[in-house]
Amino acid sequence: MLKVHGVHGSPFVRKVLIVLEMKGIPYEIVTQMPFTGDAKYKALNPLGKIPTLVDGELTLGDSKVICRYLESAYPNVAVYPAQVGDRAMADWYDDFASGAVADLAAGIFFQRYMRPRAFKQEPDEALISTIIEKKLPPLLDYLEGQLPETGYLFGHFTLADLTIVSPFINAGYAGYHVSADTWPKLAALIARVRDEPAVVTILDKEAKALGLG
Ligand SMILES: N[C@@H](CCC(=O)N[C@@H](CS)C(=O)NCC(=O)O)C(=O)O
Repeated sequence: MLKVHGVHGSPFVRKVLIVLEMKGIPYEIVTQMPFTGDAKYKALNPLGKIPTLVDGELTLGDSKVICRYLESAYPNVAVYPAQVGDRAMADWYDDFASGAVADLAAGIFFQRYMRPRAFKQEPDEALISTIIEKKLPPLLDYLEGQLPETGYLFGHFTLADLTIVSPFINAGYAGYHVSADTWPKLAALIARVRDEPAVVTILDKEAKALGLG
């Protein structure tokens, strides 16, 4: 059976689990915490980051690469748009959201949620304020300009919508919510994606794993 090395709660692992859920592919999670420096895991993925996917002979790191592979290998349910240009845009949104946006939004989560629990350190609230007040707004303005008034970026729910929303689920755990007054389309997309059946399923498992009741 296909294996996902990682843990619930990572915005990148979450993307992969939701894609697997949408496609109805059976999988098992091999628990791998991030930031452990685990040498055995580094033999699978020398970057030491989660997730890593193992499908038979194939071992792949990086959520973008993994989701792309799953779409090609298991095309039964499409999680990317059909048009070439739209697929390229979906890749760009994935790169943008899993990169710059996730660094900031999940950075809030890292500071307020992970640091106290995993590292017994206080959150750096000055850094969090800089993220919320200065660094994140221009990126959110860009996303707001890209999003439709209703529905999804490419007609049906795709990885593009999921990848944009995933880091904000983590920021939400740390008490940051995208303002519906300032970024109404993005706030609405986050709510819409959270209501998708595959997302509900994975977020339920995640809530149990993180002890969020
Ligand atoms: N570009 C990677 C990022 C993965 C990533 O940064 N995962 C975090 C956990 S959420 C991690 O493993 N960090 C450990 C580290 O950076 O050493 C992806 O999309 O999969």
